[in-house]
Amino acid sequence: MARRPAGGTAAPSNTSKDELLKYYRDMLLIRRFEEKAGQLYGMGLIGGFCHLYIGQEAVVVGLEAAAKEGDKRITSYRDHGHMLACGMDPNGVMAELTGREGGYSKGKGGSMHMFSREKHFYGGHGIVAAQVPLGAGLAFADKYLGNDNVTFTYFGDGASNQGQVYETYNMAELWDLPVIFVIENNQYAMGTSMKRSTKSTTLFGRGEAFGIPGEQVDGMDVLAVKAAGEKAVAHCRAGKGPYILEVMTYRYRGHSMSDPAKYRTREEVQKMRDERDAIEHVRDLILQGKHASEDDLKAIDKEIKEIVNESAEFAKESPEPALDELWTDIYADDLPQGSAEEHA
Ligand SMILES: Cc1ncc(C[n+]2csc(CCOP(=O)(O)OP(=O)(O)O)c2C)c(N)n1
Ligand SMILES: [Mg+2]
Repeated sequence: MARRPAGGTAAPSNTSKDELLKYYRDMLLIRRFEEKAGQLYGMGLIGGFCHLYIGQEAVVVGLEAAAKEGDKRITSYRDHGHMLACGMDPNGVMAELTGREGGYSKGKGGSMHMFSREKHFYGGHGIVAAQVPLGAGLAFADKYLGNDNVTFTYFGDGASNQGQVYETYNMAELWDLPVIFVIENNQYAMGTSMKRSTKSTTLFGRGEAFGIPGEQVDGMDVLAVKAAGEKAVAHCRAGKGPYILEVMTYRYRGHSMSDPAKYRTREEVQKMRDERDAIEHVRDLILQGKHASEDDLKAIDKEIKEIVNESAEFAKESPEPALDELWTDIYADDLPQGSAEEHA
């Protein structure tokens, strides 16, 4: 089947060679990392839940391209791509997936529970939509501190039917919080398609009732996502309050590692892979613009494979956490300013 012509919705002529190569590299890292995680899961090296992001890479890579140092991000359980895109170390992520000491949560959190203060990544949340009010809280902190940071708060189409999302919209708009609500609309919530769960399908439009502007974006086109991200970021940084981006995307793999896949046809998945794949799209732009040769791209592929293989080796060699780790990281050692203890 013919792939869509390279070009997408954003003008590729505005995009430099270095940018295109960066997006290619960043999306490929996520895809290869996740493929490796899938293999390790199959080998029994990853326990618990594992939700792969394969197919959705352009969403997070496009939005990270619109972010600056200090901006925050928070997401659901489908979180490995977000971590890699904001610069977290693949070794630490893979070691956490395999429950090892070298992982971001010392092997005690697993796939859905990783954080990085350094990269302003606030998880990794297993309760559907629970991260949405938390994201508004992060944005509230930045507004209170008077800086111009924004918070990217990611959630799914399924999550967008939860009540707490709308309570959050109301408060975020009321207080002009610098938060971008990113709805990753991959058209399914576990085995339930949007068609079966939701009558009004323009999810971005639901902000209108609260006075929040929003738009729908092609999430298989990294340049379109970046352009929309820049617009949303400018709105937030200017103090105009929240913004909603509904990013239309697709996950190629199951909801999690155990998914009977009875709710959609193989042909549907294959059609997306063949015609809309975001990595192939950037690859076409690079080759058509003569920014790099097939051999240059092969060299990048090899480099990425090495990073991913090294992360798997690191994970396998890292020991399991010692038993006394059971008693650490339960309560905070340092209480935040203004806490109960200070006022006792
Ligand atoms: C409050 C709550 N209800 C139900 C679940 C079970 N559950 C986990 S993921 C999921 C589907 C969410 O779909 P969506 O928001 O579209 O995100 P996606 O998995 O597509 O990324 C459900 C119902 C949960 N984890 N938390
Ligand atoms: Mg979904």
